[in-house]
Amino acid sequence: MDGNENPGPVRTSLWRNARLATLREDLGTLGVVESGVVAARGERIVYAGPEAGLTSELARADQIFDCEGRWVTPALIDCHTHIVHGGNRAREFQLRLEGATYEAIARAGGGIASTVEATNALSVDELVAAALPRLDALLAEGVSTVEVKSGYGLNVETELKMLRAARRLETLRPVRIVTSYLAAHATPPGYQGRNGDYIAEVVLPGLAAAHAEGLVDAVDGFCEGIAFSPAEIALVFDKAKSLGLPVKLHAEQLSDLGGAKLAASYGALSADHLEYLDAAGAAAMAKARTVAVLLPGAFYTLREKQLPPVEALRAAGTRMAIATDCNPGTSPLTSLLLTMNMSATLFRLTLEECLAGVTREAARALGVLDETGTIEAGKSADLAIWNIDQPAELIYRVGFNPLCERVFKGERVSR
Ligand code: DI6
Ligand code: FE
Repeated sequence: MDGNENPGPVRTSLWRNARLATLREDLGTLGVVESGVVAARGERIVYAGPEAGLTSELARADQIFDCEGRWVTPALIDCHTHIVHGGNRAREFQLRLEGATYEAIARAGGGIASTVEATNALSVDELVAAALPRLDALLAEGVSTVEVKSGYGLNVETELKMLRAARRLETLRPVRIVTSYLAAHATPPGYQGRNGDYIAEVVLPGLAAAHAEGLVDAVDGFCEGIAFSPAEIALVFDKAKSLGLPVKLHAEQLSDLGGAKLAASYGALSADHLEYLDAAGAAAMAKARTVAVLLPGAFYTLREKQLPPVEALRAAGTRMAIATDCNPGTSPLTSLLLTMNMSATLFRLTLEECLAGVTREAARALGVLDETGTIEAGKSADLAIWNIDQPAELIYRVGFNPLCERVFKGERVSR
């Protein structure tokens, strides 16, 4: 693809000869526009639609790119990750294959505690360096927006360090980072059996401090028998509410504690995992417009048998997104293309659900749908241009990357 560079104060750019999958709902399945064109003024899309509808002014753009009939989608969005963390758990994975149990590994200092220790040992610079290869793997597949959670510090200082590292990523790569404060992820060693004290002494003051530093876009928690009860999560959500911050929740991953219903009652952006969600939970989420974020990487890694209730979610009209859940313990996955394939094969999501799940619905789950997630006028020009003949190729292949080019805020970016 060739562009004639002619930089002005606000450059107009044109991508023409494109087959657009805009993901606009009003345009039908995938929001397809054949013989499409996208025009941007600076970082904003000013026109996206049929070539015939282009004004003569926009047709004389400063730079014009010929997509040569390629498919163009919104840039992808990974709406649930833990990419900022220290160390990895490959050794633990190996031991499990040799027969070690989770309990034995935990007693030997493994499991989430080992990631907490490794994360606490790193500086912000070192956390950034550890996260960059994971971020780059995502970007290489056309991702332009990534959610990043804290939650492996479990003390105020390191929770803040993780979020500072997450914010720093945005200054080092062409990417939009959205942060979530997840101190209510696990109980640290010094607070075993004292979740209430941990919330009062660490989670809530840490949230106030992180928010004061502008580090928090949303507040998350892990509602589970091995983590926090709905009543404990409610304390964290009340604080989030008092600070004007949106909430989301890891819910119904291993059992049904009613976490999704709690999240919905707070108008949560999303409830994530949801293998053990019941129909009433799905309905409560639909009513509250809480997005269901499905995470096939964790389902696969844990060899989970309980499928998320996709039919119930569809019947209730709950929006569905999908994400990598990239984390060192239960989903060491840095590919959204593979996530789409897993969602299709393991969860039987349709092509439309898979693609919407990493674009429009992922943007909705992050509260950034006004900014990105579909190709339409007014939004950021965040595009992925693919070497494919049909959209189904994006979900059908396993471990193949057909990205031709990524565009972020109207700029072509190499990764
Ligand atoms: N759900 C998970 O599967 C991970 N966290 C969460 O909330 C597990 C985190 C880990 O084992 O490191
Ligand atoms: Fe997670």
